[in-house]
Amino acid sequence: MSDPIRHLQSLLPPHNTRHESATAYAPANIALCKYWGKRDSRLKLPVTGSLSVSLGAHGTRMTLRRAEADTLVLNGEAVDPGTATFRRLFAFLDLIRDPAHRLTINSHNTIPIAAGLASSASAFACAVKALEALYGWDLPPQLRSILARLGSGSASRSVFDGFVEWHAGSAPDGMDSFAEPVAPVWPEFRIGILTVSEAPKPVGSTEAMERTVRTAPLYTAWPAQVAHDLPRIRQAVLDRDFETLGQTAEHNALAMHATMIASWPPVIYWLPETTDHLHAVHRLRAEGLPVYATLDAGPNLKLLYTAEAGNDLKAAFPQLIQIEHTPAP
Ligand code: 2P0
Repeated sequence: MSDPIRHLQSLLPPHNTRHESATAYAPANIALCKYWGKRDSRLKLPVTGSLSVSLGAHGTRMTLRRAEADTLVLNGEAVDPGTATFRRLFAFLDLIRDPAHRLTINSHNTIPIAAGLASSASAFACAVKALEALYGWDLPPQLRSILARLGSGSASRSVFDGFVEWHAGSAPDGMDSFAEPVAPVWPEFRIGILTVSEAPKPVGSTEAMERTVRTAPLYTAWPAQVAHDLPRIRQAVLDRDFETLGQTAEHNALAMHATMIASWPPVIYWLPETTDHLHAVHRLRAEGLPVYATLDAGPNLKLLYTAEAGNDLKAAFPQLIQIEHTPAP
């Protein structure tokens, strides 16, 4: 097998120099069936498939400009070239851009800072779209998703709006590991963010995932959990069956956290308020309010509900940030 990254590069059109600058946008996404664990860390190939909902107007807007030297401005602040953020983003651009081109990047997150959702997913998906615009390309959507995946696994899903499934694939070169839209937006579907902490994570998600796969005996149960949950969530999205969707998504997120807690050294993202909020969600559900929770690699909760529960949830959680997932104009 030739090197899979060289093969991908051979599929790219010529680097056209017509444009001096280009701007693109990509939404963040929240997984309803989580991606947790890689079978190939260089190509970011996942152990299982996953399914997410993109967050519409909440994501990353990025402008690329041809320049004499590489520079990065993130939310209005210059980023030092020695930082991991700078190096990771430019190492990714090096996979796709003309090696002779230097770029000035101006990147802006349109996600409320307090939501703690500023993720690599929207940034890498946006970087691919911005390079495409700069070089005047119109890549096939599957190739766009595969390229974004090389930046961050979850970025493979952020190249699409609405509900999106990332197929695990089985090919060693990853050419069958890409995301595809499952369904457009569900106008009544809501995501609510309950922020517990905005502090940086004690363990990054890439490291936490790797540690779980390597050390958690419970991880062997994870592929079976996803094999059960993913088709149920896909069907629930297609049927707009909120109860099945919410139950399955919450179970999936808690099972993912169980694998992290069972790793060594343990990865425990939860803070006391995480459990308090989770218990409050369960109390509200026992009282008849259809609301479910999901959590990613951090202590903050994302509530899943439909528009009619919005007022009751605002009353129960005044700090709730309600996120719509209709696409950005
Ligand atoms: C997800 N997460 O499906 C899962 C659930 C966090 C918990 O994808 O190593 O930043 O760059 O592929 O995509 C976060 O991991 O990790 C993530 P890499 P990524 O959304």
